[in-house]
Parts: sequence; structure tokens; C-alpha cells
Amino acid sequence: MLRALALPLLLLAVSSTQSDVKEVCVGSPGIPGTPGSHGLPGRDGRDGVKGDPGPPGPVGPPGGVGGLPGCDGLPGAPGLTGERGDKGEPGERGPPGLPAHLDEELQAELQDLRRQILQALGVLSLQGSALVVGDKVFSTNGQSVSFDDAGESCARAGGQIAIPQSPEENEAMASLVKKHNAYAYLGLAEGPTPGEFRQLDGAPVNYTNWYPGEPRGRGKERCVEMYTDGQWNDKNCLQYRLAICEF
Ligand code: MMA
Ligand code: CA
Repeated sequence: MLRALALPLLLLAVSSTQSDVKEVCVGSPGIPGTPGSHGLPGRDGRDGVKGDPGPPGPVGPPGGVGGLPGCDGLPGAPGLTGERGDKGEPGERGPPGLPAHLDEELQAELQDLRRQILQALGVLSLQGSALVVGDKVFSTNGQSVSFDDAGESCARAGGQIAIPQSPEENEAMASLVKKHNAYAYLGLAEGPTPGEFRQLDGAPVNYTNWYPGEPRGRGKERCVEMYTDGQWNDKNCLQYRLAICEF
């Protein structure tokens, strides 16, 4: 037991219990041995994580097969308006209305229309552009023209060349002749019988105001003019005469 004290190194190996202690003697280490030969290659490791995508490849050669047709484009702008269609058939006849004199709405409308017409005539009279005699209105644009042109301009205005049919109407026309200092044509024309004058629709003339001795054109003067004193003379139709219209 004491021999163990003389040894350069005493190693006490202790196990789990005091009673298991053993004495081991160790000498100085020897020269390392030669390395062993290479071991066999180890097994392959597990796959690494996926790498980044590579750069896009170069454009391929042209001439590939065409792709499928694309989808429809947006709808186009609306087309031009078509021509107006034909007029439709008239509708069914409505139920009979009230007699006009009992229709209050109609009577009110008529009253308002009368009022508006009188208003307009009042303004025209005040301006001297219309002469109201009874239910006839005389008016002129102050232009002197041939008989045919006078007829046209009166018709365009919705009237006709004036015919005085009473002394009062004759005076009204004569006042326009004096005002414009221009003889005027009347809406009369010579019929087939020389010296016999009629209205343009062929109706006979009741009122006349011939200058003494007229008409004496005997078929050569087929129109009628009014002098500034209001008397009449048969005259050719191509003179420039004031166009007085009646409405
Ligand atoms: C002109 C002409 C006639 C008219 C006589 C009156 C010469 O003719 O205006 O229409 O009857 O004058 O003298
Ligand atoms: Ca004459």
C-alpha cells in the first residue's frame, strides 16, 4: 500500500462509492503512432435551398405560330341619327268634348288670345305701322313695286293687296298713300270685259271711287291705282306703286 506513495503520479479513480476506489499507475506518454488511413467518403448531405431565378433568356426567333385571338374591344361611338320615319296613323277619335260656349278652359284661352291680339294691334297702331278699320288691318312696308311683286310681298306676310270696300276703308288707304307720297295699287284686275274690274278671285266689286272719266284704258290698263286724294285710275300693271296689304 505504501509503495504507491513513491510513484511519480498516483491517480485515484473514484467511482460512485468510497469502497470502489482503485489505484492506477501511469507512465510517460509514448511517441504518437502513424496516422490512420483516410476514412471512406461520408454520405451526401441534404439538398440546399433553391437559388435565385436566372436572368431572362434572349428573344426567340420570329415566325412562331400566332397566339389565340384576343377578346372584343370597347363598343364604338354611336352612329349618326337616322332619317325621320313616316308619320304614324292617326289615333282613335276621342270622346266628344263640351260645346265650346260651355268649355270654361277654352273660353278663358280665347279671352286671353283676344287680349294679346288687341295688345299687339295697339302697339302696331301706336307705331304707325298698322291701320285698324273695323276688323280689317291695313299695312305697308313703304316699298313701291310692280303689281305682281306687291301681291307676292303681301302674300308672304299672310295678307293680300288691299281693296277698300267702304268710304272708311278708302280713307284709311288714302292716308297711307299721302303719308308715303306714292300712289298705291289696289287688289283689283280687269276682267274679260274691258272696263269691268273684279277682285283677284273673280268676285265682283261693290264699292268704287273712280276719278271722273276713269276707267278709260279699255283693256290697255288692267290694274288700278289710288291717287293721293283717294280716287282711282286704271293703270298698267308694271308701274312702281306702293304695296298696301290688308289682313
Ligand atoms: C295717263 C294714265 C292713264 C290715265 C290718264 C289720265 C295718259 O295716260 O295715267 O291711266 O287715265 O293719264 O289723263
Ligand atoms: Ca286710266
